[in-house]
Amino acid sequence: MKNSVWIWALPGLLGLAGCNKTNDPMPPEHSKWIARIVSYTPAPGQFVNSEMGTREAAESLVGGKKGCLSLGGFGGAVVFEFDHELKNIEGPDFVIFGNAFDGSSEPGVVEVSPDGERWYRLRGAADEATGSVADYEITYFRPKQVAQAEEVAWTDNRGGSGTIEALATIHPQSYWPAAAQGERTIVFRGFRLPDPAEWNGVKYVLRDLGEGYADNWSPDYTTVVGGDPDTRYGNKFDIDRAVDEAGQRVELRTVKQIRVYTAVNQQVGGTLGEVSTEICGALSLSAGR
Ligand SMILES: [Ca+2]
Ligand SMILES: [Ca+2]
Repeated sequence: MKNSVWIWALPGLLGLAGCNKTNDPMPPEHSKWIARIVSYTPAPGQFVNSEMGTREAAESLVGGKKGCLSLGGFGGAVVFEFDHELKNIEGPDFVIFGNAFDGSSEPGVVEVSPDGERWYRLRGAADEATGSVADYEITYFRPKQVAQAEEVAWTDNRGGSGTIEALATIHPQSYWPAAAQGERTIVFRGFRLPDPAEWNGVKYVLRDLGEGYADNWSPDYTTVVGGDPDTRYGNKFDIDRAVDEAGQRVELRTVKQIRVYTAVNQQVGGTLGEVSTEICGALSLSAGR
């Protein structure tokens, strides 16, 4: 008897739910936080394969400010999206959180895509500064062993070479990304920014490079947008600053995916190691619009 009552009730409930949906004039509720990590492709680095450098760490960026992800040396990247397409609204359109503080900026370049295929860089304040290179390419070479920390050699397309140093006493794990275990080399291309680290006579200071980059202690880092306190301690980005490879402005009304990559290639002395961008979540400013 219970069964027959249930069978009778079910279509009625479904009908009611369907009716509500059709008549509901409100748009669906969207989350302002990251909804999905599309890819995580770190470059070698001291945090890679450790707490801040795994696929699990990447997943911690979903749904709020719950953890941080290290992208490793130059070129290491993460791509993510929201449960809605970001609208290009008046002023800033999204916020990317980092772990920057005064004297500790590790700038990452931000790119946006309207479809997950075409990508456009968002211009930043140091793009034309001395030391910026628009078409930088780096090749990392897998070290002899990848069981534990060992320096990783690199060369670039400007005749440069160097290493990601092994800081084995504090970061003993291998710095070669686990997902590239079978690869002899890893190549990244992108926009290189000037070296942020400078010795001030007492210690290294990782200066900020001005607005327009992630994990960067520029004036926008501590501002609050739209009265939402969650927007503090993150860099603010405006889709209006999108440019193509030739540096020409591109007009985008919506954005489907966002990519952030480490845009500096600098090895700092002491226990600082390589400069590597961290991101600790992101927030859409058009979730409720
Ligand atoms: Ca905008
Ligand atoms: Ca950082």
